Amino acid sequence: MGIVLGHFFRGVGEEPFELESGHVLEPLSKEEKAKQDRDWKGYPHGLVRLTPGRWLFPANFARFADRIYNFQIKSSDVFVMTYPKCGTTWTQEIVWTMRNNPNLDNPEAHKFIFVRSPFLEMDMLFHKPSLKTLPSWNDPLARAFIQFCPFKNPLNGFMLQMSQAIPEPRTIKTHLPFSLLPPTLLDVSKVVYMARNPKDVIVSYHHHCRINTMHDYVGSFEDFVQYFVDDDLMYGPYWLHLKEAWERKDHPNLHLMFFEDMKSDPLRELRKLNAFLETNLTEAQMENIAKYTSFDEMKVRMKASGFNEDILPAFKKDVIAADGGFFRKGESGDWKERLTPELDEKVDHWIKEYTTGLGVDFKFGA
Ligand code: PPS
Repeated sequence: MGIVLGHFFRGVGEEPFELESGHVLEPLSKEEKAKQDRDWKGYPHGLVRLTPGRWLFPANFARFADRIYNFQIKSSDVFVMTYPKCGTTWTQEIVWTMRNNPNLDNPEAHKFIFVRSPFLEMDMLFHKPSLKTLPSWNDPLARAFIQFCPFKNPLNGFMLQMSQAIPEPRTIKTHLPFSLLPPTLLDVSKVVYMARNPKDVIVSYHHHCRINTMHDYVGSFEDFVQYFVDDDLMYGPYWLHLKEAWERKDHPNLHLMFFEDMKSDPLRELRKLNAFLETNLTEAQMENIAKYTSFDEMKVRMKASGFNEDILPAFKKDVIAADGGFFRKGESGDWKERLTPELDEKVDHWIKEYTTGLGVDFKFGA
Protein backbone atom coordinates (compact mmCIF):
# COMPACT_ATOMS: atom_id res chain seq x y z
CA MET A 1 0.00 0.00 0.00
CA GLY A 2 2.80 2.34 0.93
CA ILE A 3 4.44 2.05 -2.46
CA VAL A 4 1.20 2.52 -4.38
CA LEU A 5 0.08 5.45 -2.28
CA GLY A 6 3.58 6.86 -2.30
CA HIS A 7 3.32 7.06 -6.06
CA PHE A 8 0.00 8.90 -5.94
CA PHE A 9 0.91 10.95 -2.88
CA ARG A 10 3.68 12.61 -4.89
CA GLY A 11 6.39 10.64 -3.20
CA VAL A 12 5.54 11.37 0.41
CA GLY A 13 5.03 7.71 1.27
CA GLU A 14 2.42 7.07 3.94
CA GLU A 15 2.52 10.59 5.34
CA PRO A 16 -0.96 12.06 4.91
CA PHE A 17 -0.94 15.22 2.88
CA GLU A 18 -3.22 18.20 2.82
CA LEU A 19 -5.23 19.26 -0.19
CA GLU A 20 -5.86 22.90 -1.01
CA SER A 21 -9.47 22.36 0.08
CA GLY A 22 -8.07 21.80 3.59
CA HIS A 23 -8.85 18.07 3.58
CA VAL A 24 -6.19 15.62 4.66
CA LEU A 25 -5.81 12.57 2.48
CA GLU A 26 -4.99 9.28 4.19
CA PRO A 27 -4.73 5.61 3.25
CA LEU A 28 -7.36 3.20 4.58
CA SER A 29 -6.62 1.22 7.72
CA LYS A 30 -5.38 -2.35 7.25
CA GLU A 31 -8.78 -3.80 8.23
CA GLU A 32 -10.73 -1.49 5.93
CA LYS A 33 -8.42 -2.25 3.04
CA ALA A 34 -8.79 -6.01 3.55
CA LYS A 35 -12.58 -5.66 3.42
CA GLN A 36 -12.49 -3.44 0.35
CA ASP A 37 -10.08 -5.81 -1.43
CA ARG A 38 -12.43 -8.70 -0.74
CA ASP A 39 -15.55 -7.06 -2.18
CA TRP A 40 -14.27 -4.66 -4.82
CA LYS A 41 -12.08 -5.65 -7.75
CA GLY A 42 -12.20 -2.31 -9.54
CA TYR A 43 -9.87 -0.27 -7.33
CA PRO A 44 -6.42 -1.57 -8.29
CA HIS A 45 -4.66 1.43 -6.75
CA GLY A 46 -6.76 1.37 -3.59
CA LEU A 47 -8.95 4.01 -2.02
CA VAL A 48 -8.15 7.04 0.07
CA ARG A 49 -10.06 8.74 2.84
CA LEU A 50 -10.42 12.50 3.23
CA THR A 51 -10.70 14.18 6.61
CA PRO A 52 -12.91 15.94 7.55
CA GLY A 53 -15.94 14.28 6.04
CA ARG A 54 -14.68 10.72 5.54
CA TRP A 55 -15.07 11.18 1.78
CA LEU A 56 -13.85 8.09 -0.05
CA PHE A 57 -12.10 8.18 -3.41
CA PRO A 58 -9.80 6.15 -5.63
CA ALA A 59 -6.16 6.95 -4.90
CA ASN A 60 -6.03 8.70 -8.27
CA PHE A 61 -8.12 11.51 -6.80
CA ALA A 62 -4.90 12.83 -5.25
CA ARG A 63 -3.62 13.63 -8.74
CA PHE A 64 -6.56 15.84 -9.63
CA ALA A 65 -8.01 17.21 -6.38
CA ASP A 66 -6.15 20.52 -6.26
CA ARG A 67 -6.70 21.22 -9.94
CA ILE A 68 -10.42 20.55 -9.52
CA TYR A 69 -10.48 22.83 -6.48
CA ASN A 70 -8.85 25.55 -8.60
CA PHE A 71 -10.96 24.86 -11.70
CA GLN A 72 -11.63 28.13 -13.53
CA ILE A 73 -15.35 28.69 -13.40
CA LYS A 74 -17.24 31.04 -15.69
CA SER A 75 -20.42 32.99 -15.07
CA SER A 76 -22.23 31.11 -17.85
CA ASP A 77 -21.40 27.70 -16.33
CA VAL A 78 -24.05 25.39 -14.95
CA PHE A 79 -22.80 22.56 -12.77
CA VAL A 80 -25.07 19.54 -12.45
CA MET A 81 -24.22 18.13 -9.05
CA THR A 82 -25.51 14.93 -7.48
CA TYR A 83 -24.40 12.06 -5.29
CA PRO A 84 -23.96 8.99 -7.57
CA LYS A 85 -27.17 7.49 -8.93
CA CYS A 86 -29.41 10.42 -8.02
CA GLY A 87 -30.21 11.20 -11.64
CA THR A 88 -27.19 13.15 -12.88
CA THR A 89 -27.39 11.92 -16.45
CA TRP A 90 -31.08 12.77 -16.65
CA THR A 91 -30.51 16.23 -15.17
CA GLN A 92 -27.49 16.84 -17.42
CA GLU A 93 -29.56 16.03 -20.47
CA ILE A 94 -32.45 18.23 -19.35
CA VAL A 95 -30.19 21.19 -18.54
CA TRP A 96 -28.08 20.86 -21.68
CA THR A 97 -31.19 20.53 -23.86
CA MET A 98 -32.94 23.50 -22.28
CA ARG A 99 -29.86 25.64 -22.83
CA ASN A 100 -28.57 24.34 -26.15
CA ASN A 101 -31.36 22.55 -27.92
CA PRO A 102 -34.71 24.15 -27.08
CA ASN A 103 -36.26 23.22 -30.42
CA LEU A 104 -34.69 19.78 -30.53
CA ASP A 105 -32.95 20.55 -33.79
CA ASN A 106 -29.33 21.03 -32.71
CA PRO A 107 -27.11 18.47 -34.54
CA GLU A 108 -24.66 18.60 -31.59
CA ALA A 109 -27.30 16.76 -29.54
CA HIS A 110 -26.32 13.51 -31.26
CA LYS A 111 -22.88 13.63 -29.72
CA PHE A 112 -21.86 11.49 -26.75
CA ILE A 113 -23.14 13.14 -23.59
CA PHE A 114 -19.68 13.63 -22.01
CA VAL A 115 -18.55 15.56 -25.09
CA ARG A 116 -21.40 18.03 -24.67
CA SER A 117 -21.42 17.94 -20.89
CA PRO A 118 -18.16 16.60 -19.42
CA PHE A 119 -17.78 14.71 -16.14
CA LEU A 120 -15.38 16.87 -14.15
CA GLU A 121 -13.59 14.30 -11.95
CA MET A 122 -13.91 11.27 -14.20
CA ASP A 123 -10.12 10.94 -14.65
CA MET A 124 -9.78 9.58 -11.13
CA LEU A 125 -11.77 6.51 -12.19
CA PHE A 126 -9.46 5.44 -15.01
CA HIS A 127 -7.37 2.47 -13.98
CA LYS A 128 -4.44 2.77 -16.31
CA PRO A 129 -4.45 6.15 -17.93
CA SER A 130 -1.91 6.06 -20.69
CA LEU A 131 -1.53 7.72 -24.02
CA LYS A 132 -2.33 4.40 -25.61
CA THR A 133 -5.41 3.36 -23.64
CA LEU A 134 -7.15 6.69 -23.11
CA PRO A 135 -8.05 7.60 -26.67
CA SER A 136 -9.26 4.08 -27.37
CA TRP A 137 -11.48 4.11 -24.30
CA ASN A 138 -14.08 5.76 -26.41
CA ASP A 139 -13.66 7.16 -29.86
CA PRO A 140 -16.09 10.12 -29.69
CA LEU A 141 -14.36 11.29 -26.52
CA ALA A 142 -10.92 10.89 -28.04
CA ARG A 143 -11.97 12.91 -31.06
CA ALA A 144 -13.44 15.61 -28.86
CA PHE A 145 -10.27 15.78 -26.79
CA ILE A 146 -8.18 16.33 -29.90
CA GLN A 147 -10.63 18.99 -31.07
CA PHE A 148 -10.92 20.94 -27.82
CA CYS A 149 -7.50 20.28 -26.32
CA PRO A 150 -5.05 20.24 -29.23
CA PHE A 151 -1.45 19.60 -28.15
CA LYS A 152 -2.57 18.83 -24.58
CA ASN A 153 -1.49 15.65 -22.84
CA PRO A 154 -4.51 13.48 -21.84
CA LEU A 155 -2.48 12.09 -18.95
CA ASN A 156 -2.84 15.47 -17.27
CA GLY A 157 -6.57 14.90 -16.99
CA PHE A 158 -8.52 13.89 -20.03
CA MET A 159 -11.99 14.95 -18.79
CA LEU A 160 -10.65 17.72 -16.60
CA GLN A 161 -9.01 19.46 -19.54
CA MET A 162 -12.10 18.87 -21.68
CA SER A 163 -14.28 20.41 -18.98
CA GLN A 164 -12.08 23.47 -19.05
CA ALA A 165 -11.84 23.70 -22.83
CA ILE A 166 -15.36 23.14 -24.16
CA PRO A 167 -17.08 26.27 -25.50
CA GLU A 168 -19.50 28.33 -23.44
CA PRO A 169 -22.13 27.86 -22.18
CA ARG A 170 -20.67 24.87 -20.32
CA THR A 171 -22.86 22.31 -18.55
CA ILE A 172 -20.56 20.26 -16.32
CA LYS A 173 -21.39 17.09 -14.41
CA THR A 174 -19.91 16.36 -10.99
CA HIS A 175 -20.55 13.98 -8.11
CA LEU A 176 -18.18 15.93 -5.87
CA PRO A 177 -19.59 17.78 -2.87
CA PHE A 178 -19.36 21.56 -2.47
CA SER A 179 -16.40 21.33 -0.08
CA LEU A 180 -14.14 19.80 -2.75
CA LEU A 181 -15.12 22.22 -5.52
CA PRO A 182 -13.97 25.81 -6.05
CA PRO A 183 -15.15 27.84 -3.06
CA THR A 184 -16.53 30.62 -5.30
CA LEU A 185 -18.64 28.16 -7.31
CA LEU A 186 -22.01 29.58 -6.30
CA ASP A 187 -20.84 33.18 -6.47
CA VAL A 188 -19.77 32.79 -10.08
CA SER A 189 -21.89 30.06 -11.68
CA LYS A 190 -25.16 28.21 -11.23
CA VAL A 191 -25.56 24.76 -9.69
CA VAL A 192 -28.46 22.36 -10.23
CA TYR A 193 -28.46 19.76 -7.45
CA MET A 194 -30.55 16.61 -7.77
CA ALA A 195 -31.32 14.49 -4.69
CA ARG A 196 -32.99 11.07 -4.59
CA ASN A 197 -34.35 8.94 -1.78
CA PRO A 198 -31.51 6.84 -0.32
CA LYS A 199 -33.31 3.51 -0.72
CA ASP A 200 -33.52 3.84 -4.51
CA VAL A 201 -29.98 5.27 -4.52
CA ILE A 202 -28.72 2.10 -2.83
CA VAL A 203 -30.43 -0.21 -5.32
CA SER A 204 -29.23 1.82 -8.30
CA TYR A 205 -25.68 2.26 -6.94
CA HIS A 206 -25.42 -1.47 -6.20
CA HIS A 207 -26.37 -2.25 -9.79
CA HIS A 208 -23.94 0.35 -11.10
CA CYS A 209 -21.05 -1.04 -9.06
CA ARG A 210 -21.75 -4.54 -10.36
CA ILE A 211 -21.95 -3.63 -14.06
CA ASN A 212 -19.01 -1.24 -14.08
CA THR A 213 -15.41 -2.48 -14.01
CA MET A 214 -14.34 0.83 -12.49
CA HIS A 215 -15.96 -0.52 -9.28
CA ASP A 216 -16.47 -4.25 -9.94
CA TYR A 217 -18.39 -5.01 -6.76
CA VAL A 218 -18.52 -8.74 -6.08
CA GLY A 219 -19.97 -8.70 -2.56
CA SER A 220 -23.55 -9.26 -1.43
CA PHE A 221 -26.46 -6.82 -1.55
CA GLU A 222 -26.71 -6.98 2.26
CA ASP A 223 -23.08 -5.93 2.59
CA PHE A 224 -23.62 -3.17 0.06
CA VAL A 225 -26.38 -1.68 2.23
CA GLN A 226 -23.96 -1.84 5.15
CA TYR A 227 -21.28 -0.06 3.11
CA PHE A 228 -23.84 2.67 2.38
CA VAL A 229 -24.95 3.23 5.96
CA ASP A 230 -21.30 3.15 7.11
CA ASP A 231 -20.37 5.83 4.50
CA ASP A 232 -17.93 3.33 2.98
CA LEU A 233 -18.93 3.59 -0.69
CA MET A 234 -16.88 5.56 -3.19
CA TYR A 235 -17.74 9.27 -2.84
CA GLY A 236 -18.45 8.63 0.85
CA PRO A 237 -21.37 9.88 2.90
CA TYR A 238 -24.51 10.71 0.94
CA TRP A 239 -25.95 12.54 3.96
CA LEU A 240 -22.98 14.92 4.12
CA HIS A 241 -23.08 15.51 0.37
CA LEU A 242 -26.74 16.43 0.71
CA LYS A 243 -26.15 18.46 3.89
CA GLU A 244 -23.59 20.66 2.14
CA ALA A 245 -26.14 21.40 -0.59
CA TRP A 246 -29.08 21.73 1.81
CA GLU A 247 -27.25 24.39 3.81
CA ARG A 248 -26.94 26.44 0.61
CA LYS A 249 -30.43 25.80 -0.73
CA ASP A 250 -31.55 29.43 -0.39
CA HIS A 251 -28.62 30.74 -2.41
CA PRO A 252 -30.02 32.27 -5.61
CA ASN A 253 -27.50 30.35 -7.74
CA LEU A 254 -28.47 26.94 -6.37
CA HIS A 255 -31.50 25.02 -7.56
CA LEU A 256 -32.19 21.91 -5.51
CA MET A 257 -34.65 19.34 -6.74
CA PHE A 258 -35.64 15.72 -6.22
CA PHE A 259 -35.64 12.76 -8.60
CA GLU A 260 -39.08 11.75 -7.33
CA ASP A 261 -40.59 15.17 -8.15
CA MET A 262 -39.09 15.12 -11.62
CA LYS A 263 -40.51 11.66 -12.09
CA SER A 264 -44.02 12.53 -10.90
CA ASP A 265 -44.38 15.86 -12.74
CA PRO A 266 -41.51 16.67 -15.12
CA LEU A 267 -43.22 19.69 -16.64
CA ARG A 268 -43.65 21.35 -13.24
CA GLU A 269 -39.93 20.81 -12.53
CA LEU A 270 -38.93 22.05 -15.97
CA ARG A 271 -40.88 25.26 -15.38
CA LYS A 272 -38.88 25.84 -12.19
CA LEU A 273 -35.64 25.11 -14.04
CA ASN A 274 -36.70 27.46 -16.82
CA ALA A 275 -36.93 30.31 -14.32
CA PHE A 276 -33.67 29.35 -12.60
CA LEU A 277 -31.66 28.94 -15.80
CA GLU A 278 -33.33 31.98 -17.40
CA THR A 279 -33.89 29.97 -20.57
CA ASN A 280 -37.25 31.60 -21.43
CA LEU A 281 -38.69 28.47 -22.99
CA THR A 282 -42.32 28.26 -24.01
CA GLU A 283 -44.71 25.67 -22.57
CA ALA A 284 -44.61 23.79 -25.86
CA GLN A 285 -40.80 23.69 -25.83
CA MET A 286 -40.77 22.40 -22.26
CA GLU A 287 -43.39 19.76 -23.03
CA ASN A 288 -41.25 18.54 -25.92
CA ILE A 289 -38.12 18.49 -23.75
CA ALA A 290 -39.89 16.56 -20.99
CA LYS A 291 -40.77 13.90 -23.53
CA TYR A 292 -37.33 14.00 -25.19
CA THR A 293 -35.62 13.45 -21.81
CA SER A 294 -37.99 10.70 -20.64
CA PHE A 295 -36.38 7.42 -19.63
CA ASP A 296 -37.47 5.53 -22.74
CA GLU A 297 -36.32 8.19 -25.19
CA MET A 298 -33.01 8.80 -23.45
CA LYS A 299 -32.22 5.11 -23.24
CA VAL A 300 -32.48 4.70 -27.01
CA ARG A 301 -30.79 8.00 -27.88
CA MET A 302 -27.84 7.58 -25.51
CA LYS A 303 -27.07 4.19 -26.97
CA ALA A 304 -27.09 5.57 -30.51
CA SER A 305 -24.74 8.39 -29.44
CA GLY A 306 -22.07 6.02 -28.09
CA PHE A 307 -23.20 5.53 -24.48
CA ASN A 308 -23.49 1.89 -25.32
CA GLU A 309 -22.57 -0.71 -22.72
CA ASP A 310 -22.30 -3.37 -25.43
CA ILE A 311 -19.28 -1.52 -26.82
CA LEU A 312 -17.79 0.41 -23.91
CA PRO A 313 -15.08 -1.72 -22.30
CA ALA A 314 -15.85 -0.35 -18.82
CA PHE A 315 -19.04 -2.43 -18.65
CA LYS A 316 -19.46 -6.08 -17.64
CA LYS A 317 -21.52 -7.64 -20.41
CA ASP A 318 -22.52 -10.79 -18.47
CA VAL A 319 -23.99 -8.83 -15.54
CA ILE A 320 -25.78 -6.47 -17.92
CA ALA A 321 -27.28 -9.39 -19.85
CA ALA A 322 -28.68 -10.76 -16.60
CA ASP A 323 -29.70 -7.60 -14.74
CA GLY A 324 -29.90 -4.67 -17.15
CA GLY A 325 -27.66 -1.82 -18.19
CA PHE A 326 -26.99 1.76 -17.07
CA PHE A 327 -30.57 2.76 -17.95
CA ARG A 328 -31.93 0.16 -15.59
CA LYS A 329 -35.49 1.10 -14.57
CA GLY A 330 -35.60 4.85 -13.99
CA GLU A 331 -38.35 4.49 -11.41
CA SER A 332 -39.11 5.63 -7.91
CA GLY A 333 -39.91 2.96 -5.36
CA ASP A 334 -38.09 0.05 -6.96
CA TRP A 335 -36.29 -0.42 -3.61
CA LYS A 336 -39.45 -2.19 -2.40
CA GLU A 337 -38.45 -5.11 -4.61
CA ARG A 338 -34.98 -5.35 -3.07
CA LEU A 339 -34.85 -4.20 0.56
CA THR A 340 -35.89 -6.81 3.12
CA PRO A 341 -37.65 -5.47 6.26
CA GLU A 342 -34.30 -5.70 8.13
CA LEU A 343 -32.38 -3.76 5.49
CA ASP A 344 -35.22 -1.26 5.20
CA GLU A 345 -35.04 -0.67 8.95
CA LYS A 346 -31.29 -0.13 8.70
CA VAL A 347 -31.76 2.60 6.08
CA ASP A 348 -34.64 4.16 8.06
CA HIS A 349 -32.30 4.38 11.02
CA TRP A 350 -29.66 6.09 8.82
CA ILE A 351 -32.29 8.56 7.56
CA LYS A 352 -33.40 9.36 11.10
CA GLU A 353 -29.87 9.82 12.32
CA TYR A 354 -28.48 11.89 9.47
CA THR A 355 -31.08 13.58 7.30
CA THR A 356 -34.31 14.07 9.28
CA GLY A 357 -32.67 16.77 11.38
CA LEU A 358 -31.75 18.68 8.25
CA GLY A 359 -35.41 18.92 7.29
CA VAL A 360 -35.03 16.74 4.19
CA ASP A 361 -38.32 15.07 3.37
CA PHE A 362 -37.62 12.16 1.03
CA LYS A 363 -40.38 10.65 -1.09
CA PHE A 364 -40.17 6.90 -1.46
CA GLY A 365 -42.17 6.18 -4.61
CA ALA A 366 -45.50 4.58 -5.21
S1 PPS B 1 -24.32 8.07 -12.34
O1 PPS B 1 -23.65 6.87 -12.89
O2 PPS B 1 -24.04 8.20 -10.89
O3 PPS B 1 -24.00 9.28 -13.07
O4 PPS B 1 -25.88 7.76 -12.49
P1 PPS B 1 -27.05 8.83 -12.49
O5 PPS B 1 -27.23 9.36 -13.86
O6 PPS B 1 -26.86 9.83 -11.40
O7 PPS B 1 -28.30 7.94 -12.08
C1 PPS B 1 -28.69 6.85 -12.84
C2 PPS B 1 -30.13 6.54 -12.49
O8 PPS B 1 -30.99 7.48 -13.13
C3 PPS B 1 -31.87 6.78 -14.00
N1 PPS B 1 -32.21 7.58 -15.18
C4 PPS B 1 -33.43 8.05 -15.41
N2 PPS B 1 -34.58 7.94 -14.71
C5 PPS B 1 -35.67 8.51 -15.23
N3 PPS B 1 -35.68 9.20 -16.40
C6 PPS B 1 -34.56 9.34 -17.13
N4 PPS B 1 -34.58 10.02 -18.28
C7 PPS B 1 -33.36 8.75 -16.63
N5 PPS B 1 -32.10 8.68 -17.08
C8 PPS B 1 -31.40 7.97 -16.18
C9 PPS B 1 -31.10 5.51 -14.34
O9 PPS B 1 -31.93 4.54 -14.89
C10 PPS B 1 -30.55 5.17 -12.96
O10 PPS B 1 -31.56 4.75 -12.05
P2 PPS B 1 -32.04 3.22 -11.86
O11 PPS B 1 -32.93 3.24 -10.65
O12 PPS B 1 -30.82 2.40 -11.63
O13 PPS B 1 -32.77 2.83 -13.09
